[in-house]
Amino acid sequence: MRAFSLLATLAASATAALAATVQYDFSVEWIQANPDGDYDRELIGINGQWPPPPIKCNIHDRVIVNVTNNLGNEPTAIHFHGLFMNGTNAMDGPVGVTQCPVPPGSNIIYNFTVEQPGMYWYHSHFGGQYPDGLRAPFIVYDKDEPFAGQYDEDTYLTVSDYYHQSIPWLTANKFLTLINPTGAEPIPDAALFNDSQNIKFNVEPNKTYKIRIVNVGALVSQYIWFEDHDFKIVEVDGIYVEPTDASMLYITVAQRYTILLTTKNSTDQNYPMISSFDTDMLDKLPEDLVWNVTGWLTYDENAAFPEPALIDQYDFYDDFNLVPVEKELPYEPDYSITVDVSMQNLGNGVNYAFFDELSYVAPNVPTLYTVMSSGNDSTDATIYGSNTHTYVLGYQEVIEIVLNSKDPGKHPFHLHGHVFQVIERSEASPDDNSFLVYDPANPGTVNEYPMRRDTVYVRPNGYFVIRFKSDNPGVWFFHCHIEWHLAQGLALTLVEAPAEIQSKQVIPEDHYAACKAGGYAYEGNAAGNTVNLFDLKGEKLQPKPLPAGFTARGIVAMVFSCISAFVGMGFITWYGLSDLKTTEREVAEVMGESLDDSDASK
Ligand SMILES: [Cu+2]
Repeated sequence: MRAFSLLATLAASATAALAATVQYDFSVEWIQANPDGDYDRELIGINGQWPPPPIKCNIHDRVIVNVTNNLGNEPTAIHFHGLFMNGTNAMDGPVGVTQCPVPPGSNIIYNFTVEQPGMYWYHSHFGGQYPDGLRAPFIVYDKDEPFAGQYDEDTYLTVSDYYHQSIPWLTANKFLTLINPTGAEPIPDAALFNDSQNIKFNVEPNKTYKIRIVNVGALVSQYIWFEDHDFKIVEVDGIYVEPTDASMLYITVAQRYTILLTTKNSTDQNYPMISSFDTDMLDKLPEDLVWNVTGWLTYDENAAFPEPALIDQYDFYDDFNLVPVEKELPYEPDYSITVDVSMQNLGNGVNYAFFDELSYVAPNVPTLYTVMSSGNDSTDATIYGSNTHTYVLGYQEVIEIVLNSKDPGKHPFHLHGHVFQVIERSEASPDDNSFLVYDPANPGTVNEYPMRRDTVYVRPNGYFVIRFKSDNPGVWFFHCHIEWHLAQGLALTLVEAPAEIQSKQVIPEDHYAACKAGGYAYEGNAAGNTVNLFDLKGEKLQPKPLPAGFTARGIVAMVFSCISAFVGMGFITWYGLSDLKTTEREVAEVMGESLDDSDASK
């Protein structure tokens, strides 16, 4: 026993001695780029480059990311997707949850240690900003990985959907607007591999490649395969899994898969590698949309680069059946949260997304900052506001989230600060008008050692059940990772062990300075009230409900009859945003809703 503890001490100090500090200085800037070769636009890059550079470190390292916002016209913030930020909740990044927006000209430092191995990514968590380019891999090397020595090269591959127009423009003009009452998501213009197309992935024969794959897109899941090459899945979302044979992946936005792929022993041919949109997730398929992106496992530059073969069906590996290397039986829940997902129109005619009756609206004061300035009242969810949909969680409990979707879309949900066990995930409901609802009295098959990850999707009108341990005090966002749906409010807030946060964590001065520079409130309740934490006057709220009897279809009819009335009367010419605003106002007035009120509450 004595010898063991001595060894353990030696091992711990050796680890500490090896841990390094890795610093990145990031100037966030607009950069001219054209990744699909079809359209020049400005994208958000770093230090004069787009795509932004990957962050790389070893497990146990301290990482310092010093971010200066040189965009000039937009705030920003960076989230480190999948990292637990244990003890450093303020470094997590989501605006309104753990920090203020970093205004143009300001600076913020993210400083944290990394205790998880594998593939992650970092991305903007301000508004819908990351699909404008601010996203890249975050790679954590681990010399003790279970498949160490079983590969020759360690590399990565990003896949992404891609838009030609900026996200703020699309949001205002095409998405969160009266002329889109069904909430149809803007259709991407292209698919990208490593932020490019037609990439040549150079390989040598008879070698094994570790390929860390991440979907950094905004909306669509992708099917990924390498012609005539099977592979082994060895890690998902930072969790090592028993090596599992597969020939195709289905990867939602924000998910990661690390695979081992062994090359053939001859070099006479190159092989297409394909990433293909899950087109079920698109409202329509424009004729000119190319929803595949092709690259090639390139054995020989001088050999042919064949077109991909057509396939009959997408035969992908179902991640539900992956088995973590570190085995844990299903946790028994202490506290269960059940939420229903739906998409509905509110009184301003715009389509929003809901957990139950709430569409998330960010508070005036970031929720973590409310925790830090509320003393003993921090355990009362009321102070975090009416529209942040906050649950206060106890410390060291097992939390269960039951999510029943009453929406015919697929939604990839992400929990910050944790991985969770995926206890159950239903198939899609057989038809659009009925829902599968989880029945705890009649559970389905639960795997002996449930898969753990940080992002999981629910199938159309189906459900999932996830469980995690509340062992990481912090304010953690749970949300759909489709950026459009987050903009529609598909999010809720978990305030985990607030007394522990208060006693053990600090918000650094430079984070407060960003709030002050932008004129953002940084203390008190969700409304910014520091005197009476239960007075929420002035808090941000979702728009009022639609008057009874209105439907999305009715709004479409109303909008177009208003448009034709205006055009017919010759009062205005129908072009551009200003006229659209006029129409919105007219329609809103007919519906008895003041747009000014609802704008103020957005
Ligand atoms: Cu969604």
